[in-house]
Amino acid sequence: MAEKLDNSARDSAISQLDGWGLVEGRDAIAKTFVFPDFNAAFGFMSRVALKAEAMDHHPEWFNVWNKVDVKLSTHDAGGLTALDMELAAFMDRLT
Ligand code: H2B
Repeated sequence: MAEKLDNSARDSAISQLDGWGLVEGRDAIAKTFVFPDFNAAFGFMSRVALKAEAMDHHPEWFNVWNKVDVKLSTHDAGGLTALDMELAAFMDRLT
């Protein structure tokens, strides 16, 4: 199972991402992605869904039209792991 990142590993991993921040009150990261329209937002979600299945690591997310609010955390580990950072970096590369 993926190991929880300690605070310094977590902070250094977040600093290498684009626009992700810690969620208050839990060991998770969040980012809001904004697209030109629903088609682009849903295309992004579809590509992420395929990656998430391949990783067996899934986002918490909420979509309204052109916006996708994403939270990442590793439920099995009770906090952030390298899997969250890998999925976040994948999402950044798509945009
Ligand atoms: N996604 C996330 N974000 N955290 C997990 O701990 C997790 C997951 N565990 N996707 C996987 C699925 C697990 O529930 C299955 C049984 O492998």
